[in-house]
Amino acid sequence: MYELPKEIDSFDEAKRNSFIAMKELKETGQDIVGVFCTYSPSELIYAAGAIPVGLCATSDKPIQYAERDLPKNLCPLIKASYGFAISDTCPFFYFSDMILGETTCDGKKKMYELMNDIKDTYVMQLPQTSDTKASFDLWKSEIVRLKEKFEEKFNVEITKEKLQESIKIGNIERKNLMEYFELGKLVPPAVKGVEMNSTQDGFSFIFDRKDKNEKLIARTKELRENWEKNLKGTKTNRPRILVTGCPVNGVREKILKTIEDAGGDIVAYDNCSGIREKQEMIDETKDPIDAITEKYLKISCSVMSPNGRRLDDIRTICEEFQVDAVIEVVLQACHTYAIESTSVKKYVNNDLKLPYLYIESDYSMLDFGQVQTRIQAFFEML
Ligand code: BJ8
Repeated sequence: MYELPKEIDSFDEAKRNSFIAMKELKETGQDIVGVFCTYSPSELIYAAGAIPVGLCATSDKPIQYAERDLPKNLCPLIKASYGFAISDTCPFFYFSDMILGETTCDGKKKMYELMNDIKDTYVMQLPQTSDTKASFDLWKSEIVRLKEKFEEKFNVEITKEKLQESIKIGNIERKNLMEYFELGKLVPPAVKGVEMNSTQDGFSFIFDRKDKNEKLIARTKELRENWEKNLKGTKTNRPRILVTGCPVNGVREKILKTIEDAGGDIVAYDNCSGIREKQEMIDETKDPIDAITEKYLKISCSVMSPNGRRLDDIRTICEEFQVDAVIEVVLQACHTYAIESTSVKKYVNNDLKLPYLYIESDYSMLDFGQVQTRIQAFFEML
């Protein structure tokens, strides 16, 4: 029998419900794989008969525990992930049979070494560049190694057919999410940016795939109908904002809500809390291992070097979503995004001829006033 931690009340209702759903799943013998990153190939997890769950990493509270082992000047996402694990306050971590990590940034990969002392943490070696044959071969061998790990751990055979089926369902899910995100293309946008962010966050915590897809399709339909009826043709002078950079679920209240309260409409996210991984489907005509390898290697995270694909993505999004300005959100001590922001700013200002704002922050509310002032000043300038 599984217990739920006492801290469960400190999570919002949707998360509490998903903890209970996961407890019930565990009691039927369901295998669970905890993940932290978009590079985790969920198709392999489903093909192994397991369920992937995004682990808690977006709160300031567990950071005090993490700082006993980790340096203070480390990214809040890494500290929160480890803090939840070590303080045993994330039920998803507790229910996971194993953790899947990747060698993305230095902080994350070194943190996984410590996490492995708490729970079986398997780390995939991610290449640092995405366009060479050598990186494809390395990543493919890592996908095969992960397949073997799952086969041994969960005592299953991952067949080609299971992978093909898993790819097919994953693509349907991506398509549904893209249709929802594309509501941001409408003028004025049919959905608020804060809602987009919390919907995607919540989507990963519903484990019944059929149910969650039906809910998403229904919400997309409802928002589109509301737009047709009440918003279509209305004029607005709210600037259309693209948020780019680090994942932003941990700064939703502090930054995303402030952008919208200050008069902007977030119409798209170029980050892992948005369409970055959803835009491109997995090729269903290829060998499934090759197709999965190719797909995940194309994710334009700043851990890749060089990472020109990200600039191309930003251009496409700015054009398709009619973006007026770009706001880059970087989590404190995230060196890859912080350094890459220099190229992003240049590209946005000089090539796209759009205004750009850089915000570096953490999960605490200490700099809330400062963030608010900078966003308001940016909009006044617009
Ligand atoms: S694919 S964005 S989820 S690595 S913010 S922990 S990079 S120091 S989160 Fe990320 Fe995967 Fe990339 Fe997406 Fe490190 Fe930076 Fe922290 Fe980061």
